[in-house]
Amino acid sequence: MSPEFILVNPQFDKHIALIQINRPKELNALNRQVMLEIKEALLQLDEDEQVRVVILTGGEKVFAAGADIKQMADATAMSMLNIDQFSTWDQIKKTKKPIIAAVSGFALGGGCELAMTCDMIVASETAQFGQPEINIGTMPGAGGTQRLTRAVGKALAMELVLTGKFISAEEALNAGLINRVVPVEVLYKETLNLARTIAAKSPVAVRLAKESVVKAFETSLDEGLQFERKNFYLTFASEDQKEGMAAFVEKRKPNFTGK
Ligand code: DAK
Repeated sequence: MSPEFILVNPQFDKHIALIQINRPKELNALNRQVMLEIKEALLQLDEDEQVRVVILTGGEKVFAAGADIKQMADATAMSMLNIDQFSTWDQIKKTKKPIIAAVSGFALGGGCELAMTCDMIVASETAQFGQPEINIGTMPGAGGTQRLTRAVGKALAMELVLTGKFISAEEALNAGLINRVVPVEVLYKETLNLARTIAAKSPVAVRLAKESVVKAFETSLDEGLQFERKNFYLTFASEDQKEGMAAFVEKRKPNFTGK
């Protein structure tokens, strides 16, 4: 069945797929269906051998204004526990291929959390980031207190989470939340440039390197170093490592196949 609230293009560019959240009237509010569709799309793109990098966007006007407040308003702790939306959100984190969020306009609450769950964030000058859940009597529930704090530190995270204020793309860049800020007209071009650079590398090495960086947020330094070491050894089991090093020695461009 084709998705209702997202657009998926597995061949947006060579080896690059695009997922676009498409609920513009509701400012791309992330209802359960949107999140399920993103999960399904990511599962399929992860299996697709042609795809090496995924770009996730909401379009030029808005990334996502958060979880759907209208859908959430009557929820109870038990209904949320039973629906277990976290398994859907967790799939984003489990995706093996790198995901780059291309953010323009509002990235608020769950929208900011969704962008932070991706591996990199390219933002347009119109982007605004925030965790305004405090304004509606709740708090971040999909990683906002944890990922934001790790990215920008306690002072700014505490201020955003407790006051609900938004920060601009420029502030987000200075705080270390995002990778770059570009004019809105070139958001896709710049995101694509970044994606193409990564897509030209060995998919095996990219996957193992991504896994290792993600691990740094979840473990002690010692365990992280052990994990990195094993993934490093594993790259030497790939044809791509042989190809990459042979190409260097022969002074030519490598042709990585993901084997
Ligand atoms: N949910 C539902 N509808 C929303 C929405 C949202 N988050 N944000 C905007 N809309 C709807 C508005 O109701 C309005 O609909 P109509 O009245 O036209 O029917 C339409 O989008 C346009 O919005 P506005 O008229 O408000 O537009 P403005 O430009 O005046 O203002 C705004 C834009 C983004 C400042 C404002 O709409 C706003 O403050 N929106 C809410 C932002 C917010 O509070 N976000 C955090 C929501 S809580 C979880 C995972 C994640 C979460 C929770 C659980 N689990 C895994 C269990 C996350 C929670 C959240 O994100």
